[in-house]
Amino acid sequence: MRSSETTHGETGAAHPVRGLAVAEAGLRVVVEDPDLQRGRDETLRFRIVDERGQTVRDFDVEHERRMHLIIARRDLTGFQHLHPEQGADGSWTTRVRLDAAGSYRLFADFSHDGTAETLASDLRVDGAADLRDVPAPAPTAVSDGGYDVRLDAGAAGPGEEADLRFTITRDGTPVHTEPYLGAGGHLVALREGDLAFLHVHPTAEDAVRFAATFPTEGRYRLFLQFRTPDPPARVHTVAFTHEVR
Ligand SMILES: [Cu+2]
Repeated sequence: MRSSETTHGETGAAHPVRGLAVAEAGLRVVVEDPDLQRGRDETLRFRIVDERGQTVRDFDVEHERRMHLIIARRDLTGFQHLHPEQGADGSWTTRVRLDAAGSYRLFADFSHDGTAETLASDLRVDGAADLRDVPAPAPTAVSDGGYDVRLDAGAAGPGEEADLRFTITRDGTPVHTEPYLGAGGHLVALREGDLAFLHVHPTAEDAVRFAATFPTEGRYRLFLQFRTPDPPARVHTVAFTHEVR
């Protein structure tokens, strides 16, 4: 999510794992009403507050936006990437529709005072959740809109920087993608189980390529978004299970 490294408090080093806590660096995300109705267009409102409970109003532009909102169900289905709008009172709102019941994780990803933060909170959608197993690791997947996507992830182990390269084709022909959010694409990596949100950054403007350091062994779900020009230009999403060992 970041294009440059940041330091985090006591460690003094880039912290690859984020989004495990509601509060980070004295900031918290407060969701106004985390209970949503299934299959309904709802308005989601949240604020970022500081230690004194004051609403934070100033955010840096990061990846062309001042606030990125990621939502995924606990079983890593139902991924959404939204760009909320900020009101005069500093709160953020977006329309959201969640079609399946269950517990969801919300990640507010932003930069404040030059430091990238990812704060997490939970949403609940009424009804019995039909939780699914995370799909087995595979190097290819099909996006919405029917693009074939291949992931070459190399063999980086825990704590090593992985070079994640994606190739997008349709009917065997390479697809030319357009820049999206100032890079070749946008990638979110979530760890199976605790839904830790990984620091990933694009390494090319003209290729769909990213660097990520997976901190532990285990499975991660990678959500790649890319834009194609086929009029009208559209953003597509494709998900991969990546196993680190
Ligand atoms: Cu975004």
